[in-house]
Formats: sequence, C-alpha cells, structure tokens
Amino acid sequence: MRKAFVLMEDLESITAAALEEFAACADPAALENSKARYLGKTGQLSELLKSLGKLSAADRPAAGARINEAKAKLEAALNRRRAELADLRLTRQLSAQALDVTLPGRGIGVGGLHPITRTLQRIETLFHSIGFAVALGPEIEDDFHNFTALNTPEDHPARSMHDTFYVEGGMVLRTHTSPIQVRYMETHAPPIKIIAPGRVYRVDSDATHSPMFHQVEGMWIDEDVTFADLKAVFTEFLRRFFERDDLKVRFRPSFFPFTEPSAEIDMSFGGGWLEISGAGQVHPNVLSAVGIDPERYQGFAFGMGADRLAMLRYGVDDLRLFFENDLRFLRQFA
Ligand code: 2NL
Repeated sequence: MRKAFVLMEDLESITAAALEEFAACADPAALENSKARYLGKTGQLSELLKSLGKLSAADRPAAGARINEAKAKLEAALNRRRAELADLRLTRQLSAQALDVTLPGRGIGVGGLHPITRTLQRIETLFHSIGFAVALGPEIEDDFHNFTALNTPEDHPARSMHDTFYVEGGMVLRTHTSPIQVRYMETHAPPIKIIAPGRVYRVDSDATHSPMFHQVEGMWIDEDVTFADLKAVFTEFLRRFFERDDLKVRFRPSFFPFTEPSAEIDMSFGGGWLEISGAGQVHPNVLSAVGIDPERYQGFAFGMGADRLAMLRYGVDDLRLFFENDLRFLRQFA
C-alpha cells in the first residue's frame, strides 16, 4: 500500500515543475509540448491519477480531488501562458511593421516650367505688349501650307526627304511655323499682327541641332508696314528680351523664297556678332497665295529659333540638355 503523503509530495513537485516550465516556454509550440508532458494521456499528472489505485480506499477520494484541483490549476496556467504568447507574438509583429507616423510625408514635388516653355512665354508676353496676337497650328502639315504657299519651288532642297520628315498621305512634320501664319492669313484680313510659336521638325541631329526644335515666327501686315518697322520692332524686342538697352542689332542682306528683300538679323554679343533670326518683307507671291492683294498690303515677317534664345538667356552651352529631361538640369530653372 502506498502512502498518501508520498503521492501528495509528488503532486506538489509536479505542479511546481509544470508551472515553472509553462512560464519558461517562449513560443506556442514549446508550450504545447510541455502541456503533453504534464497533462497529456501519458503525462505526469495522468500517471499520478493512475497510481490512485495504490492508495487505501480511505485516502483515495481526497487524493483524487487534490489531483483534479492541481489539473485545473495547470490548465488555467496553460491558458494564461497561451494568451500571453499570442499577445507577445502580436506585439512583436506590430513593432516590426511599425510606421513612424511622426515622419514628414514624402510630398508631391511642386514642378516647374521647362526653360524653353519659359522662354516662349517671355517672347509671347513681350510681343503681346506691342500688339501682336499669338497664333497656333497643327504640327503635321500639308505640302501647300508648309512649302507651296511660301513661294518654295517644287525642286527646292528643303522639300527633299533628306531635310524633311514625310508622314502618311504626303503630309510633313512642319519644318517651320510659317504654315501657322499662312493659315492665319487665309482666314483673317489685314491688319495682321501675330507671332507663331511652336515645335518644328527637320532631319538634323548633332550637338547644336535637334530633329525637333522650337521656332517663333511673326508677321505684321497692313497697308504701310515697312522694313523700317521690322528694324524698330525687332531691335526693341531683343533689347527687352535680354534686358540690355545698349544691345546693338544689325541687318545683313540674305535670301529666303518667302521674303523680298530678306535679311539675317545679328545682335552684339561678347565683342562680336551673333546671328539670331531671319526676316524680310513678305514676298508678293506669298500674299497672293493666301488671297491678300499685294498691291494694297505689305509687311514684314521673321523667324527665329527659340531654343537658341533659351540657351543664350540661361547660359546653356549644349542644346541637347533641353531634351534629355534630366531633373538635375531642369530643376535649376524652376
Ligand atoms: C530663319 C528664317 C524666316 C520667315 C521666316 C515668313 C512666313 C511667312 C511669310 C514670309 Cl507666312 N516669311 N517667315 C521670313 C523670313 C525668315 O526665318 O532662318 N529662321 C530661323
């Protein structure tokens, strides 16, 4: 016959060991293994219950009750530890994924206008202040508006595929913004006083030529607009654009099919001269082609590269920088 107090001593030590072990388990898997060792079918507590039979009948009920109490106590401890471990896991997970809500937001960059856009706007503002309207037109043009109406002969080299981008249906990517002015003259009677800014395209690509570039053309047509008006208007424009009242401007004889007489316009720059534009009196054939009477109306037209003007104004020495869209470059003009 076994002594009840020996069994009770075993119960005490098993319970204490189980509680200690549960508390020491660092993860749910270890805890469940530990549970099996004490509360499982072949666990220490179950073995103790089986040994009740070795007690006297008088000792058995009290001992059985004590064992069941101990079992309940261990089950409660087990459940508490399960909850603790689940809590711990959640806390770890949350802190691993933690957002620092005190960090400043990434923000949306404020963006800025491209230096060529700014240059075009500046040119538009200056001409607008002396009465010129801004006219626009399509970048894909027909042969008539890009060449024929501009008194350009059928065999002119500018018409060759070597110089001009041809697209479907005999259309071209406009090689200048003159067709804007041709369309304007077709739909408006003089006085005509406009500038025509925009993208133009030529088969040309090196350090100083891009296949796409920007032009600003302009014209003033009325009954008595002369070459002297061209000189006054253009000189004033350049002085205001470059903010130099002492800027010198010179007109050299030249040739264009669409003007007669024609001139290249140079401005003083660093002790020398810099070619800045072409110009002239609109050719009578151009006026006739758009239905304006050349016996009654006359005036000047000019055409200049806006990219060149942007390079000069901002001190940029490579045209290609404008079209690479490298933000380190562009940010400087914002
Ligand atoms: C140049 C030359 C020029 C024009 C453009 C023009 C337009 C019409 C009629 C007459 Cl609709 N002329 N435009 C006139 C002279 C020169 O540009 O070398 N530009 C960069």
